[in-house]
Amino acid sequence: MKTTIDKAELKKQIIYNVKTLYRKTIDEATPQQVFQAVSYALKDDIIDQWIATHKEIERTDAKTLYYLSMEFLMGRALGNNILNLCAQDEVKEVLEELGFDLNTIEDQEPDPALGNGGLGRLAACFLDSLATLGYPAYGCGIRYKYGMFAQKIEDGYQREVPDDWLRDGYPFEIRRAEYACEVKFGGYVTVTKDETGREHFGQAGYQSVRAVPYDLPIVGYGNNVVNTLRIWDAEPINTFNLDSFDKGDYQKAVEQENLAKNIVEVLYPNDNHYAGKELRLKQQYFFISASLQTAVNKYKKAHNGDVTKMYEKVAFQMNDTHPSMAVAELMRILMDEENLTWEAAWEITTKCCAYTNHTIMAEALEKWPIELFSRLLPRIYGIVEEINRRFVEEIEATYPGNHEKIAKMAIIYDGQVRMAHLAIVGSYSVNGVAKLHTEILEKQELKDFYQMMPEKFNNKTNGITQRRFLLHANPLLANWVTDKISDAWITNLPEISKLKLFVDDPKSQQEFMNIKYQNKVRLAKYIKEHNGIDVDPRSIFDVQVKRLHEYKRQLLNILHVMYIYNELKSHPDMEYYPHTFIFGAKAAAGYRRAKLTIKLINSVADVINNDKSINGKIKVVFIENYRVSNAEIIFAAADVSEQISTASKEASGTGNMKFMLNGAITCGTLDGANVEILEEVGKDNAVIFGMTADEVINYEKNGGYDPMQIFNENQEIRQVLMQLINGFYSPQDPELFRDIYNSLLNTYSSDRADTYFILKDFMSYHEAHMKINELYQDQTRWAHIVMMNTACSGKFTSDRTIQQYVDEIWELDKVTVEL
Ligand code: NBX
Repeated sequence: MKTTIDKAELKKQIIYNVKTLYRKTIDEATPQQVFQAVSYALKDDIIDQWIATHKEIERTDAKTLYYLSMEFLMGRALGNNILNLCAQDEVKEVLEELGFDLNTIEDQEPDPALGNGGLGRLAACFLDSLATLGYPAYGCGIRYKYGMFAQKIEDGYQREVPDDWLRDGYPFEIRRAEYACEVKFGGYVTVTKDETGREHFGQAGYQSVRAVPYDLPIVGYGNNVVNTLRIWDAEPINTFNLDSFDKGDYQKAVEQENLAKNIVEVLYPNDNHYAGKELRLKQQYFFISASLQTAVNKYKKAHNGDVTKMYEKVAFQMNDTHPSMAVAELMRILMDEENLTWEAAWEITTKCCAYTNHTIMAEALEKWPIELFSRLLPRIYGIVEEINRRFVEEIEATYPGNHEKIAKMAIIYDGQVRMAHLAIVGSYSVNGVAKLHTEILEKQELKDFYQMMPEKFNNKTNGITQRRFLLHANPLLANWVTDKISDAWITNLPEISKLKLFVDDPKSQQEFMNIKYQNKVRLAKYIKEHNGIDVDPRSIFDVQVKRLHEYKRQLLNILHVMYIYNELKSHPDMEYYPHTFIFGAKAAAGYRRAKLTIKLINSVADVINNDKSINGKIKVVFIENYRVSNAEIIFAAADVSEQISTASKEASGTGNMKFMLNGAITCGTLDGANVEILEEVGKDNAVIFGMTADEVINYEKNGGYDPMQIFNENQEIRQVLMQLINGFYSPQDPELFRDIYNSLLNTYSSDRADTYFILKDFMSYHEAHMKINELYQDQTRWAHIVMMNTACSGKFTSDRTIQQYVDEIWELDKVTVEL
């Protein structure tokens, strides 16, 4: 692919930027200053493509997607932009000529972490694919002043440090003050009647903030297409006259200023957990109102102010229920601002909005108390009430006399607004994120909705972008793949199946394994630098990196490490290939048991890593501050991918796909997209264990199972559990891990014990590990397996996912951009 970047021009620009930004010559500049200068220089080229893309979208009046999401976990942009501009060699050479190393410069960029985990990262992968496939799209989100906290590990405990990603200024963003708009909170609803007797609603006595957009370019791969991630900042509305000594005015001005300051201050660090915080509700409405106002205005400008056919040119995708106010806000804009009737507004809304569900976990479901919702958003609440009233009428018409249906399906019920129900009723499409997950939605969680409106439901199995997670993350393997089969895989991942020709070729196997080894050396160096631990790159790198959550069962993994350690201690000659168990995970700041699990992992690491008697057969490493940038190094180096959630709980997972692409074997349950990974790679090339989703759901319906029985019957498991409470890993405080012990056996509370079936799956997990231990020792067999994983990963590109969204939900128009 040819680049538009000219080396001489770029060099000149970098030197110029260093001069004008910092009053320095290039040889005086710090790496951070060079990072800024290079980024501004590239942004210059990107902006030409950006303008051209928008001209083309306007010229062709192409249908546009608005991907509404509270989270975009972008990761660093510089390296990605260089790759997508196909300017890797040019930039690298220019920097070298100026005396700088590209990797060092890339490392200067903060990791924009405006997301928690899978849901936020999925949004980022989708933006990359949309631009690369040439589909017009905006990501719409919030410009949090502080993103996902940075994690420090101190004495084995997690400490959260604010993520001040904007401290040095972020070179890729552009403030677009001309698109600022007002967002209103609180006050009361006003009603006036016009001469025809029709009611018109408005708001009075409210507080408001000014929403100001910042645009970030999303560069498509080698196609001159640049889309936009638009993130909203809040500023105080300036209606306040300092000369005025009116007390009421003064009070109000201060309140509005605080509202603006607080609203975008920080990303809530919970994943898969609903906390019901008022500020969170404000954040949701803030970015939704601003995004929809601009979308409607933009559409109107291009269509003579007539919104009645907006659904032909606009789609709003709601990333989980967090943006589901979009349904009511769009109704408000269409009725209150555009003067449409309810019926006309409803037709447009339900033809524009679509909803993606990412979880079935009850504790993640958003249900806002009516009191809070109606106080903060009185007009929106009124609209939700009316949507609910009409929907309940429909339920009654469909199921006469069935009050249970109403109780189960109403949007407003039991003093709460159920956001998932609002999203489903207001959308023309409802999708899950993996085959199994969508089936569970249809048959269990959303069964009533599926029965009443089956045509809305569909599946879109998640995907990841191979451009970041192979091309950028693993240059050695990326080049090797390109040498073998051409670079077509970069924009057409299924091409990678051509590697199947090489999976039994001894020379190719050796090359592949050698690349894996070099990537393990790279990670070992990172671990040495960051953890001070020596790990052997010849050992099996067994990796679990993801958010810390009980359902993801990091606890199963570490308890099993304890189990193996005990075995090694009592049978020193046991056949066991050296393993390095690598963990990386942030716990939500208020999630006590998750934080205690981090402490447990670190405590186990301390004991095992310092025990000379096991000859280094096990090492345990907890990588601090797991995030997109170090994830890229970690995936490339993994031999084994731990995907061990309790079956039915992980909607899809996307880390599983990143490991597979980089040539690791999955050790996993039949959950989420693991099921489809297994289908693609075949049962000889993955190791599956544990209960099925159906079994889990059945146990749950019947009140669980009795972990005590396993405790009593299995001496080795019992030993591991006793080590949680006898001070084996916490001699200073033997009671430290009591809560974890109790959660598994629940000796004295009335809650169910071991809700995530850790003990139930334990021995099956152990067998899976023994199988992996055996497979690894046959290096030919192993090479075949891991190469098959890379070769069969074609389905899991987000390009495929996006194409399915386009074909089956959004019906976007493609644009081509010539410069
Ligand atoms: O979304 C995740 C699921 O757990 C994964 O299985 C799935 O692969 C991924 C993408 O579809 N969900 C997730 O990351 N949720 C959140 O981060 C989240 C954040 C805030 C919140 C609720 C959920 N209030």
